[in-house]
Amino acid sequence: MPQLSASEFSLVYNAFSFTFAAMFATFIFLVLSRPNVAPKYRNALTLSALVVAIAGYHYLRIFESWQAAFVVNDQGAYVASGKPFNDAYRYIDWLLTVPLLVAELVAVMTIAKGKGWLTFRLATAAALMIILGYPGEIATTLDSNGNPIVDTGARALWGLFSTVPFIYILYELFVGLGPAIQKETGEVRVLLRNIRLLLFATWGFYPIVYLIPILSGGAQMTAGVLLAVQVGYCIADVAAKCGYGIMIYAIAKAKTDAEPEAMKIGAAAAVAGD
Ligand SMILES: *C/C=C(C)/C=C/C=C(C)/C=C/C1=C(C)CCCC1(C)C
Repeated sequence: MPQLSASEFSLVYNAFSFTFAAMFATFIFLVLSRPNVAPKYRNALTLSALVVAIAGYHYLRIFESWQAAFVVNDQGAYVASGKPFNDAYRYIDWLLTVPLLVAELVAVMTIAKGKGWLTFRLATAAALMIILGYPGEIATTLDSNGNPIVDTGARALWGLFSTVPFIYILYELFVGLGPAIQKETGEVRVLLRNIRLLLFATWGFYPIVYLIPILSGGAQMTAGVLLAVQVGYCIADVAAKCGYGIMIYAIAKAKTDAEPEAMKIGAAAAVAGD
């Protein structure tokens, strides 16, 4: 761990705190908003609420780990405490949330048949992408002085493997789902196109962050790189989980408004105690 100034330490500390608050608030919003959409879209909101709940929990753990990883020295600088900063929480979080994020999107779409199979393919690819990225993320080697440094070769190789399912997901979203989005009209079509772009822009951010240690020559993490990676992932997670979850709600609401009978079926079922 590089040495940090008080303001550098606080920047990451506050970023984790903000991200936890965003996940928590989105969770409450999604749970309270469930009755506003037709029953057939409620699963999408449930999946969305699960994503932010899982991510919120992991942010709490990352937050604790960040606090424990540093101690303040006599000069007021933050130096490594000896306890490792546990970044593996992120990958465990992604392994659970990334398949749920693709499932949310399929759940809110009108696809005549094969929804389950499509969800399975996308969720499997999403999980594979994360599993294949992890060995590269933690790959280290020793420099000529025997100090651990980033193993750029292994990082690049696993990153490449991980990119294969990533490209498959993008292919399904932009080519495979095209006809289903084309069938929608008005606001729903615009929202579906926008959420696809949001997914592309936010998910594309993760492999770029992954590349930073390779591009910086595989040296040890500097304070600048550490801060960029941590704050960068926080911003990406808020957009890819909270922003995305609220857009899923907007799509479900727009679809509900476009087909009022769907809501009535739900109301009748609720009255009947179903
Ligand atoms: C909420 C968390 C999300 C949406 C995480 C998404 C993560 C990715 C899209 C990660 C992709 C990666 C590659 C495509 C190659 C390099 C390794 C990864 C795992 C960073």
